[in-house]
Amino acid sequence: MRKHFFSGIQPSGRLHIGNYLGAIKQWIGLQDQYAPIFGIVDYHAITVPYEPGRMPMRVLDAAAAYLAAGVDPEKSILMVQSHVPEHTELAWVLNCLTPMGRLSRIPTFKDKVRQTPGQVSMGLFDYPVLMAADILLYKSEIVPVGEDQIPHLEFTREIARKFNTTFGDTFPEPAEVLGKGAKLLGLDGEFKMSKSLDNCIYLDDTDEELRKKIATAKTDPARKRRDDPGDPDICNIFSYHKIFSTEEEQSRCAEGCRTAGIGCVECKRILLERMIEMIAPLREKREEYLAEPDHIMEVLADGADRARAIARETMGEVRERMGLAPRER
Ligand code: AQP
Repeated sequence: MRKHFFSGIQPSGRLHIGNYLGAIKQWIGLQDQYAPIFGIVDYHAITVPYEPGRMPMRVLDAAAAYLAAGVDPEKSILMVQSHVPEHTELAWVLNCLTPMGRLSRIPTFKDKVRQTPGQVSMGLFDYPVLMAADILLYKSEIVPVGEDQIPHLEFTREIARKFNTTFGDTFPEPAEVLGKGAKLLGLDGEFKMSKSLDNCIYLDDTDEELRKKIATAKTDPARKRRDDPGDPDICNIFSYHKIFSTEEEQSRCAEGCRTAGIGCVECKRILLERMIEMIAPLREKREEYLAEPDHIMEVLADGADRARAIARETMGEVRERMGLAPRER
């Protein structure tokens, strides 16, 4: 039987190529070997201020992006986190095993506090515990994620270990699976590509939007004129080439940059072509799915039922190990 694993994305804004490379692209290749659960993690998205009116569309949009990328509802489960209450139920259990000091040291929490000072909710503080619950509920042994999630995976392993030693062997200790582009920088060339920083190439950007973004994106700051040689190793555009372009194009751009044989305009033109090749078909398919929102809702409802059946089984085991009174009559 194929094993389950869980991986998800927050419906906290338009999905970007960091989400695609860090998570979605890896998911597709794992669907034959595993029976994965791909979540739209809306309970995570409400840990920071958000607009309720936009949430339903964001959920639909994320589902359409998953389907367009190749998530197959026959092989995988596509679901909304808040449709399966066992996620928050297990999070409560794990909360009771989590020292507060451990959570306050998690770097992603410290970053968010810096980004949104004065708006730190208990939910934001507790984010890693809910994420551990998402993963452990399905007894995931692997989790495809971007590099930014490594501290959360470390915490998940710790909490799994603690549960197992306290109440008996129940959860595997999941390993992160990192793909090519696991740490994609934003167009600013400084911070990770992130919805909340709006430094993104979005999966629904039009060709014209892509052209404008690439044309104005930063390159090696020391290369001021066409004839100046540059350093591809510190050029953000070249970091994108390493992901999107062929090996031959990468060597041509790197060599051309170092010798001033190729200008930034030409280097960006090559990159743009490759990016459009990847993004345009995803955008078009996503639009086709969005034209049939009822179909998406059916897929999500079916996904919630199937995920719940697995989640209830795990929670039954958890309750029994913990000595909580049986619920079933
Ligand atoms: N820049 C990135 N490079 C590689 N992978 C990335 N991921 C996110 N940004 C990059 C991966 O996408 C998955 C889902 O991320 P998320 O939406 O749950 O949360 P996030 O990491 O916090 O993404 P954002 O865009 O930065 O969202 P906001 O701004 O709302 O916090 C994860 O596997 C993540 O690693």
